[in-house]
Amino acid sequence: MLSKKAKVKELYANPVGKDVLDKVLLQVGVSKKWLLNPLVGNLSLERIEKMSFGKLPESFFQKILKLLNSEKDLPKNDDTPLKETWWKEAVFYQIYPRSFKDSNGDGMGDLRGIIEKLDYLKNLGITALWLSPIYESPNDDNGYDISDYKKIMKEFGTMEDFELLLVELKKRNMKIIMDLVVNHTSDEHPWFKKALAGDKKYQDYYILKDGSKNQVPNNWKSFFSGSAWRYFPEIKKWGLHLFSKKQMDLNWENENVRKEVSQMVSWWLAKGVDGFRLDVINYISKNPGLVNGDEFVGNLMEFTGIEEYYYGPRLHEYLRELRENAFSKYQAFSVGETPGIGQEMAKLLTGDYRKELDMVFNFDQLETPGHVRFDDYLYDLNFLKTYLMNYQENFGNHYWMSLFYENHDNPRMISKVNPAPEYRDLLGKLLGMIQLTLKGTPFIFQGQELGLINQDFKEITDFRDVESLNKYQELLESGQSSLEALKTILAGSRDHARVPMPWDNTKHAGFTTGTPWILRDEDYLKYNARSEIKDSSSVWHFYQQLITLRKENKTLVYGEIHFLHEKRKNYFSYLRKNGKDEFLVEINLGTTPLKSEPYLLEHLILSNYDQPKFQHLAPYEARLYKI
Ligand code: ISL
Ligand code: CA
Repeated sequence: MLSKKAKVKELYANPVGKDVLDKVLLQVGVSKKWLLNPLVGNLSLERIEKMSFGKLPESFFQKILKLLNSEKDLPKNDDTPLKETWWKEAVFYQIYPRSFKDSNGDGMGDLRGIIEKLDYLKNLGITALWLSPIYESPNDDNGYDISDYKKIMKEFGTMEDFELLLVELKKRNMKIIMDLVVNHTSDEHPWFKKALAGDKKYQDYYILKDGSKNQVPNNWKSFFSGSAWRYFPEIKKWGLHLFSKKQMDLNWENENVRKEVSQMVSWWLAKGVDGFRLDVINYISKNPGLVNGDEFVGNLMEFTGIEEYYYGPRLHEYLRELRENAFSKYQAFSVGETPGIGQEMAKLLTGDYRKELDMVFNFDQLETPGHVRFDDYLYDLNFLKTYLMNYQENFGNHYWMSLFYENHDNPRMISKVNPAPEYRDLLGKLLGMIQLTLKGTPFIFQGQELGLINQDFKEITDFRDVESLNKYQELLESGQSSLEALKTILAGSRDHARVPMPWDNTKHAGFTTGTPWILRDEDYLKYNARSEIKDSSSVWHFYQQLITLRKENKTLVYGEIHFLHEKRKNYFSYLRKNGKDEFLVEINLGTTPLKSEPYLLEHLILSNYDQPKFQHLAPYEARLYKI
C-alpha cells in the first residue's frame, strides 16, 4: 500500500501511478526527464504537500493514493511469442453512418448507402468496418443516446437492411464491428421511462439520488458542459449524466443491468457481427459514495469528478464478466474506447492473459503536450514519433495497439499539423505511411483516405454537435465575445469529421440528392472519391498501395521493429523485419529538407514524391524501401 511517505519514483513504479504522472506531465507540457531526475524522484508526497504551501490540498493526495492503491495487479512483461489473429491483420474503416451515403434523398446517410459503397471500400483494401451507432435514438448525440438497443434507427433503415448489409459483407469477405454504448442510455429508453414513472426496479438501473432541487449531489461536470446531474421533479431525484442531459448513466452495480447488456451483446453476435467498439467503457464503474471530485484534478484534466470513475473499482470485474457471458462464446473481438487510460492501464485492460478487452483506443497521441482539443495550435509530428516509439518498444507481445489519428470526435489531422494547401497531399500520404507500416491495427476514419481537412465553418448556426453548441453557450456565459467563442469551437469541433463524405463533384458532393443534415463546404469540388480514384497520384491511391503492401507482407503487421537515429529531430525512421524480409521507412516530419541515409533508390517501393532524390528528404517526404 502506498502512503504519503511514498516517493515520486515509487509512485512511478506503480502501473496506475505511472500513467497518472505521465498524463499530468502531458497535460502541463513538462518533460518526463524532469520527473526521473533523482532530486524529484526522491521527494515524498508529504514533502510535495509542504512545498505546495496549501496549493495542493490534503484531499488531492488522498485521491491519488486511493486510485493507485485500487490496482493490485502488475502487467506481465515477459517475452512471449506474438499470437496471430484476424483483428491484428485487419485494416479497419470507421463509418459515421449519418454522413457516409444517403440512399433515399432525405439528407441523411443510411444502411443502404453503406451497402452501395461496399465495393468502394473493398477496392481500397478495407477488410473490416466499425459502424458508429445505428440503433433507435432520439439523436441528441447522433445515436450515442440509444432508446432501443435491438432496433435500427428509422433514419438509417430497417433490420432487413442491416441483415442485407451482413450478407453483402460476407460476400466480400469483410468483417464488421458495431458500437456498444452501455455507459448510458437515452432518457427515452423504456427503462428510463419506467424509472421516471416510479418503477423501483428500473430506478435501480440508473444512478439516481434523492434530494431537493437546490442540492445537487456532487460537483461532477458533464463532458458536454455544466453539471453532470439533472433533476427529475416527477420522482424528486437527481440523475447522473456524464454526457448530454439526455444520456443517463446506467448503474452497473445492478446485476440486472449487466445481464441485460450481456444478453443484448449476445443477440447481436448471434446475428453475425464480429465484435464491438465499446464506447467510454472505462467509465462504467463509479466509486461508491459518489463523492466530490477533486477541484485541482478537475482543473488539470478539464472535467471535475473524472478520478471517481475513469478507472473505477469494479471495471476489471465487469469487463471479465461481459467477456465471459457474451464475447467469448462467439470469439468476438472487442476494442474499448478508453479516454484517459495510459499505457500501463491499457496493458491491464487488454493483456491476452487477462480476459477483458482485446485492444483499446488511447487518446494521448491526439494533442501535443500542454494542449487540449479546443486549443488553436499546430501539432508537432515529433511528438507523434516519440509517442509511437514508446508504444512500439514497450508494449510487449501480450498487448496490441490501435493506430489512428481521426474519428468522429476529432478534427482532421492534416489541418492540425499544417493547414498550408501545398502540403496537404504530402501530409495525408505521410500519415498513411506511418499508420500502415507500424505494429498495431490501423483504423482509418471515413475520408481520411482522401486527405480530407477541416471544414470551413462560417458561423455557429453551421454546427450541429451538442458538444459544440453547449460549449459555445458556456463560453458566451463566461464573458467571451461571439467571435472568440466561435474561434474556439472552430478549433476543436467534432463536426469537422461529421460533414458529408465527398463522393464526386456534383451537388452536395454526391452524398445526397436532398438537403444534407449538415452542410459541407466547396472542398469537394476538388477532393472527392471519384476524382481521386481517377488520379493515380492521389492520396487515395497511396492508401490503396499501402494497404495492399500491408496485406501482402505480414512483416508489416507482425515483424520486429527497430528505430533508427531516434534522436534526430524531424527524422523518423524504422525497420520492420521478419526472417529475410526487411522493410525500411524514412520520413521527414517537417518542412525543411533533410539529408537522409545513403539508401539506394532501387530499393524504394513507395514515396509521396514523384522524383525522390538520393540522400535527400524533401518536406514531409515519406519513403518505404524493401531490402
Ligand atoms: O468529446 C469528448 C468530450 O469532450 C470526448 O472526450 C468524447 O466525448 C469521449 O471520447 C467519449 O466519446 C464517446 O462517447 C460519447 C459520444 O458523444 C462520442 O461520440 C463517443 O465517441 C458519449 O456517448
Ligand atoms: Ca437517407
